[in-house]
Amino acid sequence: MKQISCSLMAITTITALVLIAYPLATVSATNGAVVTTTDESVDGTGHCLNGYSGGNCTPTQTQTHVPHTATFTPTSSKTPGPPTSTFTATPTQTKTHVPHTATFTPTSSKTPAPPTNTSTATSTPTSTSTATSTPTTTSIPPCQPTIVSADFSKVAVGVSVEGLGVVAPDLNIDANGTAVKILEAVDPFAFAANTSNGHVQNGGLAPGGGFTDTTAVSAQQAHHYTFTFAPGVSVSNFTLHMLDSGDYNPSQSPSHLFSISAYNANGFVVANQEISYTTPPVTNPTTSDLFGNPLITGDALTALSGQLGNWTWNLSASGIVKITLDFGAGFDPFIGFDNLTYTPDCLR
Ligand SMILES: [Ca+2]
Ligand SMILES: [Ca+2]
Ligand SMILES: [Ca+2]
Repeated sequence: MKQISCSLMAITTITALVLIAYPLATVSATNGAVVTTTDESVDGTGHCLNGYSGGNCTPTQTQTHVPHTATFTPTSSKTPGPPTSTFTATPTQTKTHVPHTATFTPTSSKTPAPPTNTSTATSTPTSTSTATSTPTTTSIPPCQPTIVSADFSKVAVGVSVEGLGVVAPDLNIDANGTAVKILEAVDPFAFAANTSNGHVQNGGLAPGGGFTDTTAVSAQQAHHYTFTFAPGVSVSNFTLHMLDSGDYNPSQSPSHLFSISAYNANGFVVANQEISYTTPPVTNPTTSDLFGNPLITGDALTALSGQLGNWTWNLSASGIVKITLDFGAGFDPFIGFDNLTYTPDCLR
């Protein structure tokens, strides 16, 4: 019993000394949470401050408040140097950063993916543009030069061929008088063509017929024609076959000048062609400086292609919107025309 009393005394003494020094503090960490358990000090009577006996101090005294600040301070105090290193628990933060970065990397990886989709979408529009270029290509074929020929068969003989679109799309023929449809061997009269059996009225005209300015023919005046096209339409070539010009010279002029001119939309002459030659000053010249005997070279049936009576006017230039055909000095009023062609410029 004494031994036990002595032991109790010793323990009590030691405990008291310890309490005087400082309370016991136990710090433990579990999954990052810090739990601190502090034994309440025991007063000199062997009782806890709250009145419980010394043996019951520990469990009741568990205070969670003290732990947070107090606990950390001790720990860092215990390991002044290392803690700092341990605090380089910053490494833990570094780890946390790494994860972030890693998380970012994936995010950025995802970002690249979308762009790919975006570019894919962009490529789709490119396909659309390809489709656009296709139509452009399609529009090129129709733009290939297409020669248009006037169709005089659409008009009855003796009827005017003047007016837009009467004998050809977009074409308008206008004579100073009135240009009318003519056919071989029938009225109205335009010229007399020579054959071995005599004369044939309007001989040599194309089967579909042609035209002449009957007003000028009747009055035996010089012919003047104007050819124009529909608004916005221009041509790059214009041809017109002329018959029987040069075998009759009623004005008995020694000089002869016939010309044709093409104009662009600005009114400038862009192409011109003329026939200029001389003959004796007589009504029916049989000689000339360039075309031999006009009675032959100036007749619709006896002239060769390229001679006065079998001549094809031909103009080429871009943007032609008007053509004028004029007969000046030494004109022949008994003439006619048939084949007429033009090549429209490419339009949008
Ligand atoms: Ca007219
Ligand atoms: Ca003639
Ligand atoms: Ca003739």
